Amino acid sequence: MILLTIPILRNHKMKNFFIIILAIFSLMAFKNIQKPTTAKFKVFGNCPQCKERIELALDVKGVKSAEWNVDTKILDVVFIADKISLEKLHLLIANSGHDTEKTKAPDNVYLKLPDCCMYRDNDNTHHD
Ligand SMILES: [Cu+2]
Repeated sequence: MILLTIPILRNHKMKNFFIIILAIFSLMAFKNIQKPTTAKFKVFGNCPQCKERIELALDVKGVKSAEWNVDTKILDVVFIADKISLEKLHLLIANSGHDTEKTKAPDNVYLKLPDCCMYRDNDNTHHD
């Protein structure tokens, strides 16, 4: 009887051990995937309204935080690279009407922005 139960017990313990090891490894893998990525890049805009629009454009799944600085035009974004790509972030902003250092906003979207947000026109006034 004892001889019979020992291998079963051993087997059972081994099974538990492997389950625990597996759980630890999958937890580590999960944590790695979820690790946030930080990016900084230039986004063109003028005013607090632009700030709201830019940050709202990044109010999507996979983005942890987005903060655009009106003075420096630099966007600080924290995102989960496994859920959303950096290219997609540029595209989302561009589609809201704001050029980024990588992606240009479509003209038809840009032209619908309020006058105070016309950052491309602002550049033109510096020519004279
Ligand atoms: Cu604006």
